[in-house]
Amino acid sequence: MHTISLAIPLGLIHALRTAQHVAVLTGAGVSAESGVPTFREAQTGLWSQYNPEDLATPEAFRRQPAVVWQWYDWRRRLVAAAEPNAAHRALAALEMLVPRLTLITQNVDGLHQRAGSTDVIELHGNLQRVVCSRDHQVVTSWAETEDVPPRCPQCQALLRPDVVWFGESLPQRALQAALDAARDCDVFLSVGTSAVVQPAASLPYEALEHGAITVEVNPSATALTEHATYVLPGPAGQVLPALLHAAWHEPGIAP
Ligand code: BV8
Repeated sequence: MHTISLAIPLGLIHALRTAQHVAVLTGAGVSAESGVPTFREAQTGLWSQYNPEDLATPEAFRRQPAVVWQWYDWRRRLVAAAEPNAAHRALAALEMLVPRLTLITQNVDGLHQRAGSTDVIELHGNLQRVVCSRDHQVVTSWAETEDVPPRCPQCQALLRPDVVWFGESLPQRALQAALDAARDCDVFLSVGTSAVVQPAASLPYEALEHGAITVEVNPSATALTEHATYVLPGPAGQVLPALLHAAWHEPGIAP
């Protein structure tokens, strides 16, 4: 792996060291170095013929529930075989370095929690959880039959992943907590997201409007890039450890 030589601006180091509240929004890019394909990367194998945005919808589930269920099953197995990477670990370490950290994720892979982050705000749910498609109650076990998707043991409705599909509303408490954090924080990090999907994509702008320093960590430019206070171009698995090292000489997280 080529370590990037990244000059961390002194103003950013000072802002991080003096911040009372840091908020972080992560997207699929933070899991890329764990081998989990980003949401808009070309899907592999059987799934290469599908556009994720077409599958992650209630209409797709109504039309072809088995295909949608099997897509999530494939992703569940892929995520189960993945390990958190240095970006996830750096964000878990950041919790101990600032007075208050709010970690908000669009990801549904649960890798932040596996890296040790606590109190993660999951805006789009978590594909490891399964719910009844009728009452959205979590279901932890069901009879394995030929049914794909399997059926709810209580009411026989189809089971579905506990994720927010396009056209569905985000969990209100999670969204409100994320908005509150964006409006209260001193520093807002946007890490590994194309900053397209709403309402998550509005969070960095809420932070900017409330006077926060906004930092983008992404190897590519996004719609946020021109608005961010600082842009750290590069993979999160290298940039975040370098950022923590520069700001806190964090032992054990070498750049
Ligand atoms: C809603 C769960 C009310 C499922 C997901 C306002 C304007 C326009 C449209 C809308 C709007 N309000 C609502 C909408 C519609 C829609 C929307 O935003 N559409 C988009 C396409 C324009 N939003 C909704 O429907 C939301 N619901 O608002 O309800 C409502 C209802 C009806 C009508 C109106 C309003 C629900 C959105 C949630 C959808 N569910 N996930 C699943 O995962 O299967 S979203 C999905 O996209 C994933 O969660 C993913 O995380 C998320 C965002 O994508 P990214 O994370 O950014 O991933 P992406 O692949 O795009 O980018 C990866 C980035 O990483 C890239 O920039 C890349 O450069 C970078 N990268 C790569 N490697 C690295 C890296 N970065 C760092 N390090 C690396 N190594």
